[in-house]
Amino acid sequence: HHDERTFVMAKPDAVQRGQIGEIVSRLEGKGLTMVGGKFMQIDEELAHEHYGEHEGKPFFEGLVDFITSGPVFAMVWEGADATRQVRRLMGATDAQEAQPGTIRGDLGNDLGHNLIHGSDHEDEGANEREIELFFDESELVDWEHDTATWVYE
Ligand code: DAT
Ligand code: MG
Repeated sequence: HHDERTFVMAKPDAVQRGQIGEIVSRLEGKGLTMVGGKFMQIDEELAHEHYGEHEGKPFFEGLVDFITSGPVFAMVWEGADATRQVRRLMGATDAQEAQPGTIRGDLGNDLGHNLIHGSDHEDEGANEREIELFFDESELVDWEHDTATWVYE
């Protein structure tokens, strides 16, 4: 369906390196629609909730430190198959291994500092859970690009 929503975030490294625009641009270019956006600082509690699935892993504390180390740009994007499409644009988790042409492959060079978060398309309902964690329904805008009929058949 055209109306799937997914959670995306430009991480602190992307914000510090001035790559918010580049990330937004790539998602716009794909024909996805931004329906929410919030420049914010993640606190310890939100970091633990957001990355709860990784609690107990050796990299967890470093991950929490990193994601709270500076502001992020949290977003909700909408489109057909949006969760999986964003993951395709992001590339592999380890930016050193991510394919050129992907956001991580083109802009990153590290496993932890990999610029962008996107909901896991293999984790059923992760997109909706993460959207709810970061956004109030009233912060999301229901709208359509006038060009949508040229993106989708
Ligand atoms: P993704 O961000 O691609 O969904 P993930 O959910 O497995 O990847 O992990 C969340 C973040 O944690 C990831 O973006 C970078 C970091 N991370 C994952 N595995 C790691 C590891 N083995 N060592 C250090 N950091 C890791
Ligand atoms: Mg993940």
